Amino acid sequence: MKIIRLFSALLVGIAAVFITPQPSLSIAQRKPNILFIAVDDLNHWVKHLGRNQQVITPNIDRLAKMGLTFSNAYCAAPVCNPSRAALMTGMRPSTTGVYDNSIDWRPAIAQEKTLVTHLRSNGYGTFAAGKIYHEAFARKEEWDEYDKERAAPCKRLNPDDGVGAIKFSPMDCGDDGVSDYSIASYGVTQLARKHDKPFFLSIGFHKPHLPWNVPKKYFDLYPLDKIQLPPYQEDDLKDIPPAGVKMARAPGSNSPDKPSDHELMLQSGRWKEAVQAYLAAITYMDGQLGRVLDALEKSAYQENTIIVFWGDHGWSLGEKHHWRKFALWEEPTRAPLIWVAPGITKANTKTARIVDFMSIYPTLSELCGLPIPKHVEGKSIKPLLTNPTMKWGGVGQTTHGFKNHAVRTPLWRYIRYANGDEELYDEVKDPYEWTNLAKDKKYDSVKAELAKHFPKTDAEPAEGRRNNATRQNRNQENE
Ligand SMILES: [Ca+2]
Repeated sequence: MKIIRLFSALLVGIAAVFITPQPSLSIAQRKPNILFIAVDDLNHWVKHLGRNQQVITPNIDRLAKMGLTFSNAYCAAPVCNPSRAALMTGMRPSTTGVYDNSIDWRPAIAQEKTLVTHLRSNGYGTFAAGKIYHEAFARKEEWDEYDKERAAPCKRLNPDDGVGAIKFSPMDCGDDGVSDYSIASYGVTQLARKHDKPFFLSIGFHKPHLPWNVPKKYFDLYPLDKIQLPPYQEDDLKDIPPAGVKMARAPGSNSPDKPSDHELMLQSGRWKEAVQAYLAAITYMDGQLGRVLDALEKSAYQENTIIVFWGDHGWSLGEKHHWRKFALWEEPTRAPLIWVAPGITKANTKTARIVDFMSIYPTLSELCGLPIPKHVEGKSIKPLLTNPTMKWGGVGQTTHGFKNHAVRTPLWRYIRYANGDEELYDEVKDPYEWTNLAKDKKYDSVKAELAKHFPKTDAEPAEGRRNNATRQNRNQENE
């Protein structure tokens, strides 16, 4: 009897082995998934980076604790369209000629060169919601699925909706009154479902892009009487050459007869309100990120998903009399960058090693075991992800418009404009870049050394300029 029971148990066991479908690849062999999170116009005002002490970003900080955060990461261009085109294609503005928001990057850069298509043609399922490329020039056909974003009705509570082009107001609605809610929801849905292939899930949040219209409860987190203005020097522009002053006044007004964004802000007396609104928009977005992170934690994918979190460039809120991006200083060029690579990055680590966003494409390629395409200009930072304290000679390179470049090293920022104007800042002694040293002869050799990092070629602005679209964009949202 016992022998018969044993024998049938054995038969059942053998049958189970043959009947149970075996996955073709073990978790270890399968390529890692990628959760790719882009945030529009988020500067380095996130709590754990310490530049702004007031901001409330529990979820960005939580993500930083999961992996490695870069305190000194720089965009390739301080404008949405060229920054995103460079990051997503691996080619700098000075190579492609894609310098601003008016240039359609798509005719200039073949589809097979993008990161999305590279991953897709190597077996990745590609899914997205929100803003990944600049919206006027989206290329949604690169994704297997691109969600349509939506928002519940939302009413503006302040009839005075901002200062000039800097638009903001508390809103009467819930979190779903801003489309970032639906963008996060798409991420939650994708993380909850079964995937047959490794996935590249791209989530592009719009806030804190203008207008800073988010539910009132986020404004209430930052009482106006407690708002601190960013460190600021009244006569900061006096040692800045004409090309730099022109950028400080742009895009509001380059005409001395018309007020710049900053002059309008001072006249309105609403500078603190604007800072409050930017902080509110950041904290709103942070909550949406939290929903995506919760979903990842609950999913089957946390152990095998690389996370890359990046802002497309920085933002100035009155420093150097400047507002928005569109300039080559620290505030408009520096943005958060966080990597979580299971088995590679260590939890709760931070590095001040300098990188720029050109590193994202090659690093993801390497981490996924794919070749780094020849056209990709940046270097993989996988060694830095493994050992964030290693010796590192990397620099941050930023280009704004034809032949205007900045290079950032641990010690210096050197800017050279198309007309030959220059700025040089000592980043250790002068982290807010108040004293321009470029005219001091004693730094000539420093400048010569830094200049070696400027691009070797300066491509003419690419064809495909859409002036009408540009004008419309500026009027609507001044992207
Ligand atoms: Ca100055």
